[in-house]
Amino acid sequence: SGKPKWPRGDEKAWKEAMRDVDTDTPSITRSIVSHVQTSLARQAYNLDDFGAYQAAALSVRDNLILNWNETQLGYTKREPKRAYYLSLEFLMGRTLDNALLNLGLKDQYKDGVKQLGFNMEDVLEQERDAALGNGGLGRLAACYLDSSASQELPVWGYGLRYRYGIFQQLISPEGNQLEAPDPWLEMQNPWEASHLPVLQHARLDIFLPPQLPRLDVTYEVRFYGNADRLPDDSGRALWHGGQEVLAVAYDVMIPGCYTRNTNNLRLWESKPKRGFDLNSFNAGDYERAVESSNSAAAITSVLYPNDHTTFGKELRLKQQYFWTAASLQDILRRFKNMDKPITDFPEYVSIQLNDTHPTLAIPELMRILIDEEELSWNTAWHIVTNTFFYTNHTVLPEALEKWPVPLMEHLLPRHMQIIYDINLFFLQAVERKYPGDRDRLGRMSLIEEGFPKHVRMAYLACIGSRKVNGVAELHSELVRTTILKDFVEFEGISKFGNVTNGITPRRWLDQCNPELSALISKTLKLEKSVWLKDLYKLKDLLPFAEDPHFRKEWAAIKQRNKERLAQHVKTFLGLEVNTKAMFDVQIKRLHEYKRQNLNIFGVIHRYLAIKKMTPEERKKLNPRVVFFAGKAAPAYYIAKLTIRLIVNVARVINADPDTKDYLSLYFLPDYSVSVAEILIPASDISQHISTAGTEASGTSNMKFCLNGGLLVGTVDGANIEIAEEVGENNVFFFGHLAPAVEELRYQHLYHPVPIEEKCPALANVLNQVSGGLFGDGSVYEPLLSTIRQGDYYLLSDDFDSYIAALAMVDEAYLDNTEWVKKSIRTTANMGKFSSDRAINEYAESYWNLEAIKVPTTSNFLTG
Ligand code: T68
Repeated sequence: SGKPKWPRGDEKAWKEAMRDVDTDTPSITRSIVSHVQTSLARQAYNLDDFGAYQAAALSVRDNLILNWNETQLGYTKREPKRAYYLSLEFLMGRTLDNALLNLGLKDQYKDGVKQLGFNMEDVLEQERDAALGNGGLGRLAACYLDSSASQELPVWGYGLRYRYGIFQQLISPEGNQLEAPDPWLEMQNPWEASHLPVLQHARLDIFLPPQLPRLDVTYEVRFYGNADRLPDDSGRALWHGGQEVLAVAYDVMIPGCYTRNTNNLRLWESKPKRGFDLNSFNAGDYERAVESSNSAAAITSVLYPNDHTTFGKELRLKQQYFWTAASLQDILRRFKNMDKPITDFPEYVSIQLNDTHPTLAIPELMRILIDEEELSWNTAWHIVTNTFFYTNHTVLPEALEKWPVPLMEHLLPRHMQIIYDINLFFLQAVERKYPGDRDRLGRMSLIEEGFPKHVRMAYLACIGSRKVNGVAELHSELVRTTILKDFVEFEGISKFGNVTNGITPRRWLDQCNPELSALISKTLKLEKSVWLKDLYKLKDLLPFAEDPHFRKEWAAIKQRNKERLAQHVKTFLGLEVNTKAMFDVQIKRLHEYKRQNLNIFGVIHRYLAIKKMTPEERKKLNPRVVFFAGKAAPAYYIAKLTIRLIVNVARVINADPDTKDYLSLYFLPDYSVSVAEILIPASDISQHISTAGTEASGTSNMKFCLNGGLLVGTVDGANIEIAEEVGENNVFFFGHLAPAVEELRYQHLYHPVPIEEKCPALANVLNQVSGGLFGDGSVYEPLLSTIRQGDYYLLSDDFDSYIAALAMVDEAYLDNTEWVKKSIRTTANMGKFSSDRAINEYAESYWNLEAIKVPTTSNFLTG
């Protein structure tokens, strides 16, 4: 009788055998070699760079697993409040270098692999990006995980383990974007680990770096079927029938920087609840036999590559429900292990909704609390509305998610009932406050009338959450005054806040720009472990802007980063880049609102101007190299046409002997986190030129400025706050302001002025494109007519001031001393934009979450 003895066997034997991983170079070398010999079954004579990478990654993973276990044990024991970040996208990029930095083991591993005959940079290059995201929203989630762990906050991420991440972008000889699948799991990935013996489930992807398949953590998720309300007045219903699929957990370890805390990112993979259907199989109907198991596995097969559009596709809705249902079951199980009353749920759990994609978590938690926990509607609603927090990332109307009611009724019949009930009670309350205001009821209803009707997910997220926030001051204000205006009036302004985005300085300064990081540490006389976790310390660089020796070092690093980028272009495109020129960069998803068109038309304008100059005039010019990179959604025709135009303009102007020394242009294919890490440190100037009021925040603007690049941009998103921090004299602003946009659009519609009159310079550029200067002009007609007719994104209104801003950039660049001072001052004033600051704002003002430090040394037998 009594409790089973633990540990089993000889406690002393356990204790002696259990040690932290040793982190001196000889131990590291031993650990790498041991993974070569056993995990990889290879030897010294047949080990290539990729093998060395895998062995090093496995060895690092051993470290992470111990820290991760220690952290989870520590959290469980302390029973703290926890927060969960639900995001359909995590754009993690590579892992090994980040893990080494955060563990403080970069030098040891560098020495270790060197002794074995490998170069760390080449080894790091072997890793494939984990690209489970589209753009800013997914990368923000990745930065927030890094900061949560670094700030020792008990935060877990929940997402999907797509078998295919964002597509690989190829560019055809004509300049068309082609898409190829991104089978990121096909190479063995050491960042995934298992407690189960490898052979037990012989899969190739078992080695994904710090991912652990947790075949022991699975949940069932139901789709379709029927929801029958119970005949009593409990409000409960029975949801039955339909399709049941399994969610299997894969855990990705998220190490904090210079702390033992290692958090978790749990990604769900779908799989059939049962294997294939044996009856059909025996009857010889093989297709039927595998049909339902295929459809289960399909749920997590691919990331949807659309940003900023809603698609209404059943599989996407299935992804959203599968992921929220599995995550909530997991969260509830963890909560229940603490034996607290269910009404305490919000005291122990906060859930951040990264955009509306996880909004089904709101009716799903209602369903669980009412149908399974048997709580009353009001008790359940009280719990729900104190648990969730909703972050909005866009005010573009076409990006606001809406799901057709018939689709929801079919796929999630019980949830549709609950949404109708939420709507009924909500509209009753609105009616009480504004009796007889039918317009208002129509505007605020969760259901948009029409054929079919649609569910407005942003409204559901809003009324089901404790707080709603935008991602930069201007954006949050637009959320309050446009898309959620009625809700602010009804619920009060205090529910609607702002958390300006941030970026992790670990990846976006130390890792991508090691020389600059070293110079900063040397100059501030601080270990990087200090200033990387307190980015406001950069302020102390300000006086050094006056020091000519420091400026020289600063400029030399920028120059070497430009040469590194040039080398990359040479290797991958076979092209020579003029590294003496100013590097001008625009890298982001292709979208009309981001106005890559404005940039390429500006390039053409400059080209035409240089063509007209005499050789003497040209010699006085500031040579410029323009870089573009970014993917277009595969079905976004105008965005793809923009890529085609950029590529063909590049082809013409890079070959023009009159101009090529003064202006050249590159489109780098297959933009990714890793490509950004090369481009950003090399930029002198970067472009963030969205129509005012359309870019919620932007985060690459922060990355460029942190690396001493200056910014040319509109008065939009986080550009505004960057200018507030670094000083308006250090940024190049242009264009109309957000409040003018509505009126300008009205003018376009009702009092159109031909573009020839309104903006002759732009009209000339468009005519040159039509006229065939860059190949068959008719190809570009659909793109050109978006500007000639309607011009929704106001290129013709902003073009002249854009060109003027670029001229000011040229002039400023010619004064090298002053430019370098601006560059230093910019970096020095970027402290606010650390994602540590941002995540602490969420933790303090929203989640009421406290840090839990995991002790540096501990022992799970005694601890
Ligand atoms: C971006 N949004 C904002 N969305 O555009 C950007 N959308 O201003 C902001 O800085 C960033 O979020 C972080 O807050 C996106 O990236 C998407 O990628 C997306 C994906 C699917 C559906 C809708």
